[in-house]
Amino acid sequence: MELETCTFAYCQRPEMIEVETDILLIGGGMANCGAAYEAVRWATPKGLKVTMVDKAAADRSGAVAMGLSAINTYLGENDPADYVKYVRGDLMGIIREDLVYDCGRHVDDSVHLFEEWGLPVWKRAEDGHTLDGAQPAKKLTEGGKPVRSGKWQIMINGESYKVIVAEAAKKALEINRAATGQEINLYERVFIVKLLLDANEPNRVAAAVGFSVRENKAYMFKAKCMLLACGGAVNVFRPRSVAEGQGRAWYPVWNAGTTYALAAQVGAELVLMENRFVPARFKDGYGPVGAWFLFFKAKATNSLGEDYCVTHFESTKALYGKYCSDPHKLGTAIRNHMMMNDMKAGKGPILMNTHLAMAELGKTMDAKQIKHLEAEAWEDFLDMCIGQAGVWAGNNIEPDKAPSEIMPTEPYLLGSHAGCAGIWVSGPDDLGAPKEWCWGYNRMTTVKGLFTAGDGVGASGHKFSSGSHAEGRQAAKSMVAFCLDNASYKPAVAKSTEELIGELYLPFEIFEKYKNYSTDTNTNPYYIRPKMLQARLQKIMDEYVAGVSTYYMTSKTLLDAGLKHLMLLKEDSLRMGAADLHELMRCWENYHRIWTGEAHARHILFREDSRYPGYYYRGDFNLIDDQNWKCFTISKYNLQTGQWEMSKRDYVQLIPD
Ligand code: SFD
Ligand code: AMP
Repeated sequence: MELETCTFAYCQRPEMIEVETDILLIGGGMANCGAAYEAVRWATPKGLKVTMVDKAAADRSGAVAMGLSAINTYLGENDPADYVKYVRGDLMGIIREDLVYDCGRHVDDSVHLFEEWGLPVWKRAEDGHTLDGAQPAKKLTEGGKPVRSGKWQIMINGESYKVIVAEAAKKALEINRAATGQEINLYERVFIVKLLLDANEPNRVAAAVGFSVRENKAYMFKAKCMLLACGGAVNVFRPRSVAEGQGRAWYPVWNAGTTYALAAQVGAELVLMENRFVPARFKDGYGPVGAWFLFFKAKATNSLGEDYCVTHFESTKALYGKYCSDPHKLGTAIRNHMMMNDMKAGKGPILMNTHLAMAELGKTMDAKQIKHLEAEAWEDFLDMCIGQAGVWAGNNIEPDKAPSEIMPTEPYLLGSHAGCAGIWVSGPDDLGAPKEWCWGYNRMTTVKGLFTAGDGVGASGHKFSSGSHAEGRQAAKSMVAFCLDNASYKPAVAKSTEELIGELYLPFEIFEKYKNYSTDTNTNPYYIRPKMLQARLQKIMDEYVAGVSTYYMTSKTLLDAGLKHLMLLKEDSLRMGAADLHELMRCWENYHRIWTGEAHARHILFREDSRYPGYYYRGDFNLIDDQNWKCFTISKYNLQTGQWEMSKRDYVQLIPD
């Protein structure tokens, strides 16, 4: 079929708005809110412009949209070196210890800011009781003791967490806007589709282009440097939920792998993209389990009442025991592995015994304290996963009286939670890391001027919300330095505006041109609408790239077949059709998902061991092979040849055991 181009013969041409800035923040999530706050402090006195662009509204965009009930990384009395050991153990021995240490030594400052900005943090009273955020207590910086759910996690009243963090970012942007004479420097509901390299200098980023999801406007942002932090990738795999339930997932459905796709497309190196996160979650509602396990001390058992973390402990430890961050506990992936053993043996459903945990805690409490405990337990979900309450109501479950099912979910690609897929970046230069880990500005990718943070940075998981904010701040400081060192740089773009808006709007043109060729606009020989495209992608990823339908199992033969299907899908994506602006966004989101899924499949194919049992398995290499594979896997899309180049890079241990 002939290649289509958009000449605006069938759809309306958008207005193209050009914005010139120094620092461009792509995404308005935790990392970029941190970046905005920090960049503005240093950039404004130097007259540098800071601009943020978010596909949604920063107040409720990204993973923290609904709120959270815990901050999962707060070091407090702990040593950053111990944090590195914990993360290393949980991520099966291969992390960038420089980046993780750097996060550990800075993260608390972000948490202290959150509290100063109004985030209620639970405190431990003198007598050991819990004071939730509504009760007066000393701040963390005044010596207040947080309520720890685990060694690294603290409890918050976090339903407005994102609003609070975004408010500080927006205030900072406002200060910069006024000082540098910009008309607007926060663009909300603008979806970034692609990055452009500089016309005169290879491997240097110059601009980002996108479109408004509400108005007929396209945008080109030219910048000296940019922080690409559009979160992780959700809905790349066929989810467990079906039909309208597909809108419910654990991680945010609106983060579509833009971070990884855009970086790969301009030739940035990716690292450990085979890694993924398969969280154990309350079935159907996706309610997180951490607070239940760690704070309420609940136990999960199979249908025979056996605790799979006890019955499978010795045999699993014999296989993977090297990777225990704690001698008595196996890491996140391995806990999944033990659960799946029972599920495969037909011993499901797996039950989280919420009722037993509450009864146990209630033994030493009076009626009033029990009511408080219940409020704490329900708050855990109302803060960050309201849908779970809907599932309970719909299924007549009272969690203080009956257990709830838990389940391993579909895979998610991310770099900030209990996973470490992402982009290879330069790290701090004061921690004794090898030269090739710190060749440039902290958190800059291998493309000049392109930085990342949060879910974008690979090989350094367990940052969570607080660490992502702190990492955005670190990146922002380096970006200010980068701008000052590159003061005379003027971004130059090779493509014409006409060509660029034609590319962005092509799915519109195709739809309008062909929509009358069939009686059902969903079924047409000339285009594929985003819903269909997504279903095809999810089916391929699920069946060939270790999704839920194969119990997370794949192999070389399956991956080869899957990649063949993916390449056909990529070809067909040139004929995406969009009926309106919302669908136009859906089209490009799915395009980003295809790129991310491809990187994931290529990395799994390259790594010939099963490094992350419980997240995925290769049937043909079903063991951890430290001799050959205790290393970083790196991919780079070669822009000249259109081929992915795969390589290994040495892992180096910086913090002794
Ligand atoms: O319970 C474009 N997270 C948890 N962190 C914690 O500290 N405690 C918890 O309790 C956590 N848990 C949890 C968490 C997340 C979710 C969804 C649930 C539960 C249900 C993790 C953190 O939220 C996560 O680590 C950080 O938010 C990551 O930060 P960042 O900045 O990397 O991603 P983001 O916040 O999602 O922001 C992404 C932004 O990009 C925008 N965007 N903008 C323009 N153009 C495009 N093409 C774009 N694509 C995306 C988004 O709108 C957003 O602004 S628990 O499970 O452990
Ligand atoms: P989750 O709610 O599953 O995202 O977990 C929140 C935090 O608690 C993360 O830091 C997890 O690694 C940790 N966590 C969850 N469950 C357990 C467990 N059973 N043992 C130890 N840590 C856990």
